[in-house]
This record gives sequence, C-alpha cells and structure tokens, in this order.
Amino acid sequence: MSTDKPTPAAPDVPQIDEGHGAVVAERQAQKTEPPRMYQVVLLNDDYTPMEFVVVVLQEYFNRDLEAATQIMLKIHHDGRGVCGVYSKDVAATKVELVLAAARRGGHPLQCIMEAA
Ligand code: TYC
Repeated sequence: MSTDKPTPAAPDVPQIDEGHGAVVAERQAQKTEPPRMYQVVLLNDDYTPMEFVVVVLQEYFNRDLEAATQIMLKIHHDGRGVCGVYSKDVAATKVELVLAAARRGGHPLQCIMEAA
C-alpha cells in the first residue's frame, strides 16, 4: 500500500497561490498572431526622373545613395521593386507621402502597398 498522497489532477488553468490564502487562476494568454506586414512597392514609368526616385528612396525609405540607386535600377529594369516592409499604418503613410511628393514634383510615379 502506498503512503504517497494522490497527485491532484492538473488544473487546466494554471493556479497561482499568492501566499495569503488567495489562489487566482491565470488565464492562458490568447494566442495573438504577429501583425501582418506590408511591402511598399514602387512601379516603373517612362517619365519620372531616375534622380527623383533615388531621392524618394533615401528620404522615405532610409536607403543610402548606393542602395537607393540599386533599388531604382531594379525597378527601372523589372517594372517594380520593394522599397521596404512595414506595419499596415506605416506602409499606408509611406505610400501617401511618396504619392504626394511625386504629384508636387509633377511626376507620374506610382507607389502601392501589398501584403508581404
Ligand atoms: N524609368 C524611369 C526613367 O527612365 C526611371 C524610374 C525608375 C521611374 C523607377 C520610376 O519607380 C521608378 N526615367
């Protein structure tokens, strides 16, 4: 015959004994998905000057001159290129800022965001 105390059944919610007679149930944290990310994409066109696109990439996407030039040339050759990947709000703001700058400069540059 065993003298061991029976092991209590494991509660399905973790119990915390706070040490003063109170035991509180710690609710399991909801499994939250990481926020969806969005890539901001510049599209090629025949009229926006290369220099303007390079400045946009430097000013709005924190690229140095060399990286900005590489991305601009990729867009020029492939038709499109990813400038950066951001949360939804940040991506939407970047699209608006780039489009506003392009319109101010009189350029038809197109900028879109898409789920990464
Ligand atoms: N194709 C443009 C030119 O030859 C340059 C350009 C690059 C335009 C990237 C838009 O997103 C763009 N002037």
